[in-house]
Amino acid sequence: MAAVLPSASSSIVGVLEKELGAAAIVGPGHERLDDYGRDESPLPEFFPPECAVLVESTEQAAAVLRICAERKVPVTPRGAGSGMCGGALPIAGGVVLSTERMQRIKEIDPADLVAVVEPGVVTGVLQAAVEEQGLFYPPDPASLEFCSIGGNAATNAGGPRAFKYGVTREYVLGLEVALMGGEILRCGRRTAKGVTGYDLVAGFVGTEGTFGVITELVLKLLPRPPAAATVLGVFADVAAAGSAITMLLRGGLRPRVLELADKHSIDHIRAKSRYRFPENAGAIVLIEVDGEPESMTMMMEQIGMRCDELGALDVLAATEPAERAAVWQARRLISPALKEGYRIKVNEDICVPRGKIVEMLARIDRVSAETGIATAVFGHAGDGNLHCNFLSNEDPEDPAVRKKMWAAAEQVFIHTVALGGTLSGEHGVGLTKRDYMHLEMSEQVLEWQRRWKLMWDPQNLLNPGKKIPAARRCSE
Ligand code: 2HG
Ligand code: ZN
Repeated sequence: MAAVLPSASSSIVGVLEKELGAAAIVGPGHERLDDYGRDESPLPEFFPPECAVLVESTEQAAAVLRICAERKVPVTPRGAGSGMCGGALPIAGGVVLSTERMQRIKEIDPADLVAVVEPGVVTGVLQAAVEEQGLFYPPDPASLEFCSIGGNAATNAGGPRAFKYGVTREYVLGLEVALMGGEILRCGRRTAKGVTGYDLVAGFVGTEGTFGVITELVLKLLPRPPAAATVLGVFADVAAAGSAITMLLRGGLRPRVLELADKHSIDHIRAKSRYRFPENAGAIVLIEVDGEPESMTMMMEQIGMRCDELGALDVLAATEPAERAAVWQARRLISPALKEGYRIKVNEDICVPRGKIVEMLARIDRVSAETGIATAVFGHAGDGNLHCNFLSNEDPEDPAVRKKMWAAAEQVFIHTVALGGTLSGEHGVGLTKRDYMHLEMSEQVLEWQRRWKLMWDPQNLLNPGKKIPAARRCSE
């Protein structure tokens, strides 16, 4: 892949300001510029861009990409900056193209069951808007109160409800994308089905802003499930909870959520959580069902009985909206609370085949014991998607400490791949997993991905250095 040139970018801020107006530019000396050099990834480094451009329309996004291509200036697209893998970090400098101001919900159509939105719409805001009309947008990343739909599509975000409803890709029917060079491409459809031509939409979703900048999305909606209820199975330890999940998966029950949280995760949020977890909880299995109101009690009873049979110490039901909201506040608190509580939080989102969940949990325990690094494990276990967090209060700036933390993560990656799993089930590759991809993918597969990237961005200027590793030199 071609190296990114430092380039003739010295005048880029002035050119962009002239084209888009000063109000669109966060330039040198601006108090907010540093914010665009960080995201939610566990990296101590800070990557300041030359400027950030806060576009308000597709045309403005295309103009930025035209100007930067002409001047060979790298561009890093950015949604809400909630990504956990460094995907939005401008590691090559240049320009950050932020879609945070593109927040219009253009259409919610109950007849077609679609919404047409700009990329900066906050996911939770869209969910509330469609729910008011009796509709449902299922993907629910834990950051839904501040992450945006464009970023969700760029990373193909998941969330707890992916267990029943699938991930973001399944809800993106059509896209408008601004390409490097300034071309605007509209692809996809607004129909429930469609197989005409190659599926460019599926190709763009999950590319982490390396192919183009999403400027509009046509999203599939569902009718809103009339009722939902939440059940917590309390187990003695994470191994017992993991086996219960495996057995629940085999049993044919189809809840919309099947999540796990280990003791460390639960204990860490007790003080801040509105929900009171039982003192004896060594691990929790969080199960949520949805459907007709009259079926709720029966489904909860079935789940409760199964959990009892599978060795639960206790089974707790949350049916009232306030109680369910408290459970979810607690669940969504795990990640930010761990981040606040530890100086280093290296969080992974590995995904293993469902039959290997118990074995993977045991291997994570082993890595923690061997390295002496504390872990907290939680997440979307029903999908085999485990958030394995390595935690430390040592100095995050100390290279030896960082090396140790990432070596532990690498061990987990190796075990994951050995069990037939993948390095990332939902957060993406960005920068943090890029150099581990060879553990999972052959050089041939990586090379086809590099070719694909260069087809959309021949100068390698759009989010360079992300998503796939550069080609290895012969001597390596
Ligand atoms: C979640 O499911 C997020 O809460 C964050 O994906 C996971 O911090 C993490 O490890
Ligand atoms: Zn998650």
